[in-house]
Amino acid sequence: MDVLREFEQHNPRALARAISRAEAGRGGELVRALYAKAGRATTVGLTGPPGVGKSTLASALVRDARARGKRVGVVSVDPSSPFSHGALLGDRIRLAEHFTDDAVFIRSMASRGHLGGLAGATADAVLLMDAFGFDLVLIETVGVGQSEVAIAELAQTTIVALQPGSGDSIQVLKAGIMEIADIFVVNKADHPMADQLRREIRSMMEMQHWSGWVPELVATQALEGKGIDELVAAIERHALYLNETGELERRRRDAFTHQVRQLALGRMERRLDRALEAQPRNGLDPYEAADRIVTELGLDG
Ligand SMILES: Nc1nc2c(ncn2[C@@H]2O[C@H](COP(=O)(O)OP(=O)(O)OP(=O)(O)O)[C@@H](O)[C@H]2O)c(=O)[nH]1
Ligand SMILES: [Mg+2]
Repeated sequence: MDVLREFEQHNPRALARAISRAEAGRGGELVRALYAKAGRATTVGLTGPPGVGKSTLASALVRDARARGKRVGVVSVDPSSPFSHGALLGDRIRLAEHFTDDAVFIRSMASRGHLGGLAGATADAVLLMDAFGFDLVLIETVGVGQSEVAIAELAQTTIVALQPGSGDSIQVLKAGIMEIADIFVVNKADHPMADQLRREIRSMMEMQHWSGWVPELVATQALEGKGIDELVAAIERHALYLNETGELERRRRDAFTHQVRQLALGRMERRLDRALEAQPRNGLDPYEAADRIVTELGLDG
């Protein structure tokens, strides 16, 4: 396999091609070959509503990591966009300063034609970046819906970024995002409503019962690079917590099980659809039809 050989020779174009295969739902062979090489990278998810400053934050985190000599991969995922290029122009501008840095690899992904689902393709992309040798992999996702939650869960540490004065902060917190945040970032801290948003998040947090890690709250001005040291320190504290409590292993196991489940489910669904198409089983009652098809496919028991 050419891509694999070039990948192992550290050719970034081979990484790009490998991710394209994953996007087309054909990443299986490469993931199999490279799986044993993955598991070293620190993975950090960055999620939040459009325009909150995720890409600017990602860029600041990349700058920080580069200053420490770390190699960084960035995956920008936009589940609402059918295009993986162009639509993420904002990301490209925000991250442009890193384009000529060989130790930084930036990739955009969107929802178009992902056979195994966008979350699955993203999981493959993260694994491929990890196996390629990046120390840090950042996963940026827009929005606050279910697919974004699934994508955020690929990361060891999930940062939820919110912006002052947007009015959607409470909506965001209600939408199940509270549960996935390891760190809250109030970006655009230069905004007059920033303190109010911090208070809102604090009081939302007080209403929750926490066991284990309690999310940290960090204020940043990503454009100016302010608060980035504090954010990096919070990420490091969370990493330490994950390691010391065994939570990292638990998260990895859960993510693994989840991915196996999704892959197996996808294959079973395709078999089921083929069987139903071949023989619609009209005339039976739906329960009887389901019983028979499950038995025929050897899935009962
Ligand atoms: N005032 C202020 N503006 C900021 C700050 N950080 C980012 N911005 C601006 O906010 C806008 C959106 O920033 P992005 O980084 O593209 O936000 P994003 O969340 O990645 O946006 P999408 O990927 O489109 O969802 C840009 O115009 C940034 O320059 C900040 O700390 N203060
Ligand atoms: Mg962005």
